[in-house]
Amino acid sequence: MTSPVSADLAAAAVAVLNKNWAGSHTLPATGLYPHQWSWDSGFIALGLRHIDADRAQQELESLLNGQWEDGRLPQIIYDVTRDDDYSPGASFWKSTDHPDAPIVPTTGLIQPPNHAWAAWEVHRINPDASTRNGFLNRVYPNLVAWHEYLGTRRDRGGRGLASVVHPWESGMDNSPLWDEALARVPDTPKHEIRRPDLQHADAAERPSAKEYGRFFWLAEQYRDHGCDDLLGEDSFVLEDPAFNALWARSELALADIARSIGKDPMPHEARAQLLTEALETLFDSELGLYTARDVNIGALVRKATISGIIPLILPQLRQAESVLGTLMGPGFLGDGPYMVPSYDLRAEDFEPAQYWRGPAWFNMTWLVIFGLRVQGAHEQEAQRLAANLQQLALEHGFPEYIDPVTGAPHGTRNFSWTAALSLDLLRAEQAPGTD
Ligand code: 2M8
Repeated sequence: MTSPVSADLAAAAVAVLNKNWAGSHTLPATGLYPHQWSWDSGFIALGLRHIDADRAQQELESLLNGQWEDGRLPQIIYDVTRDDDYSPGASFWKSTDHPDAPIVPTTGLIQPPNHAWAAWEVHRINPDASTRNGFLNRVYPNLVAWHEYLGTRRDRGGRGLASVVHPWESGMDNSPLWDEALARVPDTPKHEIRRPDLQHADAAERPSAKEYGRFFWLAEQYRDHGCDDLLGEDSFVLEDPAFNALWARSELALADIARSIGKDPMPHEARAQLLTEALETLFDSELGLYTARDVNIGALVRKATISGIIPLILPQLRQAESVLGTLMGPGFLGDGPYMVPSYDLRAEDFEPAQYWRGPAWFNMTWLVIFGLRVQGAHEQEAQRLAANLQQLALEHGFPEYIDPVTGAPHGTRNFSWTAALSLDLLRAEQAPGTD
């Protein structure tokens, strides 16, 4: 039976996704983020599939329209009519002057690869209709090219893992994982830094002016050498555990997709296994979780963040037991916070309301719930987190993130992936086994 709360949540989540729908894709939030973002669309498609599977397909295919010749899927596809509303905009990147870029203006950077995973889940919600309209056949070649880009252009450490060359590429822009590497980056870009974001979110909850200086400097460096990954000139090159875990999960999904359309799943299974093994080199036994590796100096970053817990989404993770221990310990879930903090609660520089430096994010908590279920562990905790996630999403108007300890909402509201993922958990509870 549907409880009044779940009926309210479903209606409210659908209303947010409809409000943010821009005709062919969904904006993360209409004010703060007025374009299409890459991994947001992956998460959003997981919710949209429960409303309208065709629209979920369109969400992903609209993103694939922004794919470059070299296979990269860009972090942002710009709506040029809103160039003044977000910075850096299309006029910063001038991507359409680049020989490899598509007609639609985009950034040169990328974001975590959750897309093949999302495509497979969109297909699974109504496989007959999806097969009839040829969805998987259409998207498979693009998704293969995207993963090839990661394997050939982004294995900057030469160890089988993809590197990010900008904090924006991790999706966790000002995570403490990036502090040391960013400290070596100048904060004096040529471009004038405008901050339209501060009209929509409290400055205390967004990256600082100094961080923005460095973000722009790195973006300029990448843009000015033609977004060419093979030159090896980037000042910021790190292997991130969550990014690579999502790639491995998506590679498993590509194997499922390949099988379903009569192609060979083996190369994808093999790559997923290699990635899972390579991730072990990011394990830090003292921290009890995975962490980033700074490729430019060849060292692990000794910080316990949510990124290092996300590999739990992989079935054959060797250090799963240790990571589960860390997750259930005092740094993360031990004292019963509402959702999973993005940074160790005991860290001296933990900040409960500061973006990726402590707050709990809905996509991260959704991934942890998924990971607990993959590992067949702590089901009660997974249920507690799922209940809190839905409750807080509804109560606070689908916030971007929350204080993990008090549950206070922060960032923008009516945030699309918060709506999509709370709807997804609700539907999974209502029809277990059919999600
Ligand atoms: C945030 O990142 C953008 C840059 O990509 C920003 O701060 O302006 C991050 O939370 C990122 O993970 C997310 O994809 C994006 C849009 O929601 O916002």
